[in-house]
Amino acid sequence: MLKQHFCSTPAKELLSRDKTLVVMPLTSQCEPYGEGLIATGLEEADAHPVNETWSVSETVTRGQSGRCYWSETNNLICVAHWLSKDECEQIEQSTQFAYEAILAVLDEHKFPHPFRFWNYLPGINVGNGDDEVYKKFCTGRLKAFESRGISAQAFPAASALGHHSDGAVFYVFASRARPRHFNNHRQVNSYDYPRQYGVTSPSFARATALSLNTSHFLFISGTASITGHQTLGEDDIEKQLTVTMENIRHLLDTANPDNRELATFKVYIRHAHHLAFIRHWLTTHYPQVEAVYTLADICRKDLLVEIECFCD
Ligand code: 3EB
Repeated sequence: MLKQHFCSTPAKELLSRDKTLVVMPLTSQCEPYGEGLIATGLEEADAHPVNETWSVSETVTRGQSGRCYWSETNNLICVAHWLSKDECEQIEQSTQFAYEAILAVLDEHKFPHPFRFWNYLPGINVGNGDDEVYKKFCTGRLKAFESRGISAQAFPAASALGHHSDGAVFYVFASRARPRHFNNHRQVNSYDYPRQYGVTSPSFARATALSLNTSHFLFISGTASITGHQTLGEDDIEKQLTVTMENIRHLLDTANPDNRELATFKVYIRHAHHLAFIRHWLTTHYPQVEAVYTLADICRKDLLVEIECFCD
């Protein structure tokens, strides 16, 4: 069993429940707060106190190895690594070292298959052209994957967003069972993006399916208004939302071996003034899907919204 929820129950209370794997408070801090808590620097779009929680049916063990904080069961591990404000000044190298440290912990704990990464960093759109923070992050991430022998076919689902705080965090879910990674035929594979998007292409799958015992899950990466490799609907939130949901629908139809259904949306919104429109649109079209709305910078300057999904 693996479940994701968004609720206002205090983080301490959520953590005290024995089936809680990790809690991600939506707060402006982005730093370690202790085992089981992952503060990301991302804020809820209405400044409501919301905690993201992942719960399991197995016993949870937690610990710290060097700068990595981990929570694990017998079939799943979550590992988080933060960067300080100063380390973010050297984002390429700091990303590489943090990723290498995370991947080493996965090996030590015998969870060789990362299946879902989240990356939250400050000033993601700062810098021009190849000097943009997101692009340097991509280079550091790819160097780490390469140094640990992880090739494009094994790149997991991911999200990479900017927050407005100091410090960065990378966290991953990994398994003993082998996940299945999928691309989206409507989009160029992330690792095949042409040169105009950076020296190094991003390294992620569009969706990753995982089976644990008899349960099946689908993790859909942060998804935006991109077809081929191009952004569609510049300055048009309705168009971007429509294309984003078409991309997600396509993944549900073609990258979903166990026919999972949408359970949750984590919605990243660049401009607070789009919140009401996006929330209304999604609750109208997907009333059964639990959603959280966060303010975040998206890794391409022309993207206004990005949505990730958990399906069970
Ligand atoms: C895109 O499709 C939009 O670099 O890990 C989405 C999900 C995006 C993950 C990442 C980037 C990442 O290219 C951006």
